[in-house]
Amino acid sequence: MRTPCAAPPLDPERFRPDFPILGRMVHEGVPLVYLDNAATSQRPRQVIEAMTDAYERHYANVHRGIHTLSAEIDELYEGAREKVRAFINAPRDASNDDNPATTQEVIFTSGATHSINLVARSWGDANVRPGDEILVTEMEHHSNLVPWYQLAQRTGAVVRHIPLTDDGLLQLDSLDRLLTKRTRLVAVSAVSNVLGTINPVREIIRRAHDAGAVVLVDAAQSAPHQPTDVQAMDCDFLAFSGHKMLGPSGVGVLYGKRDLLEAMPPFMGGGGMISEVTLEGFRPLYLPGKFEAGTPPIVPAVALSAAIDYLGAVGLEAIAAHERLLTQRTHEVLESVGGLRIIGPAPEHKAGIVSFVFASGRPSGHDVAQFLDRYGIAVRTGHHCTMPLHKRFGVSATVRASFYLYNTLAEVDKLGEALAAAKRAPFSAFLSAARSE
Ligand code: 7TS
Repeated sequence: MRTPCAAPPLDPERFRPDFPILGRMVHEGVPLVYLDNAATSQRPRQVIEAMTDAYERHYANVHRGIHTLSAEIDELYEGAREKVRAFINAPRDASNDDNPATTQEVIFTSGATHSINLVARSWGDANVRPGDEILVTEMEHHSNLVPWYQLAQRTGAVVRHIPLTDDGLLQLDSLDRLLTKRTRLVAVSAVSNVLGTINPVREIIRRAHDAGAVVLVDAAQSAPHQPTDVQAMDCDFLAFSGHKMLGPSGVGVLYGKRDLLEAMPPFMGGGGMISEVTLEGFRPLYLPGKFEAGTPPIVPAVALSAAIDYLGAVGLEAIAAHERLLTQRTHEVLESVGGLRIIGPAPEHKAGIVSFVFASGRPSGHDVAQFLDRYGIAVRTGHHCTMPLHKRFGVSATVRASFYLYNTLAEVDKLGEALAAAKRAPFSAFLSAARSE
C-alpha cells in the first residue's frame, strides 16, 4: 500500500516574478515587504493583462446590445460568474423558460460590504420583526456588524454577540444560550481579519439551522486563502471581495441559496434588474439579474475570473499550508523579539494573520508601523474595522502582519529583525528624525 504523501511545500519565489509591484523599492533602494494582504492583496500580471485585454479588445456594456463587442463581453462576464460558481462549489442550475441562467446563485456586487448590506436590506427587512434576534460574534469586521445594527434599528430586532475566549476563539458553549426561538440570522466570519482565528463555521451553521436560523458567512478573509464549498458548508449566504484574492477592487460576490434569493425583493432598482416596467410599476428580472441593478463591475468581474484561474493553478490547499508555515514562523520570531503580546490564538487555530502590540504599550502601533515602513515592511495598524474586538482585548490598536502566497520565510525574519530594532530604538528621537527628513 502506498502511503499518502503531503503536497510539496509551495515555493513563493516561483510566483513573485508574476507580481510586478513586489519588485519595487521603497525609500531609495529598500525592497518592499508586503505584509498587508488582509487589507488588500497584490495582483499578478495575468490579472492585470486580463483587465487590459478586456478594455482593449472586448469592452462594451453587458446584457444590453447585440453587436459583436456586446456579445463578447457578455460571454466574458457570464463566464466569470460560472468561474466563481465553481470556485465556491455553488450548484449549477437548470435553465428554463422562466430563467435561462445556469448560474443563478452568484451575484456580482462591489465587494463583501455591499454583499452583506444587500442581505441585511433585502432579506432582513422582509424577514426580521421587532424582538427577533440577530446573532453575530465579538470578532466581526464592522462590515458584518453595522448592517445588522442598522437592520435592528429599522426593525426593532436585537443584536446579540457570541463572546470570545482570552485566546481569541469563539466561546461555542454560549451557543446553547444565544441561539433561541427568536434567532432569525447568524452572521459569522469564517476567518477573523485581526485574530486570524479560523472559526468552526460548519458546526455553527448546523446548530443555527437546528434552531431555525439562517446563516451568512463572511468569507472575505477565508475565500482567498482556503478552499470554499458552500454546499458542504450548507451556508445560506456567503460574501467575499475580489481585491483580497488577487483580483481588482470594485467587485465582490454574494452567494445565496436559490429559494432564499428568489423570495427576496430586489435591493436596488434601476436598469438591468427588471423584466418589465410600466407606468404602474415594475416586475423584477429572474436571478441573478434581479440583484444587479445598473452597470455592474464588468471588467473587474472578468479579471476576478483570471485571479481564480491563478489561485486554482497554485492550489488553495497549498496556499493555506504555506500561510500556516509563515504564521508559525511569525509566532516564533515575535516570541524571540520579546516584549510583544500577540492578540489571537496559537498558530494551529489561525490563518495567515498575526496581530500584536508591544505589551508595555510603547512604542505604539502607529509608531511601529511607521518604523517598519522604513525597512520597506508594509503592515497595517489601527483597529482594522473591529472596534468591539479591540475593546474586548483592552487595546485601541494593534499591528497586523498578514500573508499571501508570495510571502517568504525570509520576509518574516526581516519583520522580526525590524521589530527587534524598533524595541531597541530611542523611539521619540528616531521618529522625529524620520519626520524631519
Ligand atoms: N469582512 C471582513 C472579515 C474583512 O476583513 C473585510 C475587509 C470586509 C468584510 C470588508 O471588505 P470590503 O472589501 O467590502 O471592504 N477587511 C479589511 C481589513 O482587515 N483591512 O482593510 C480591509
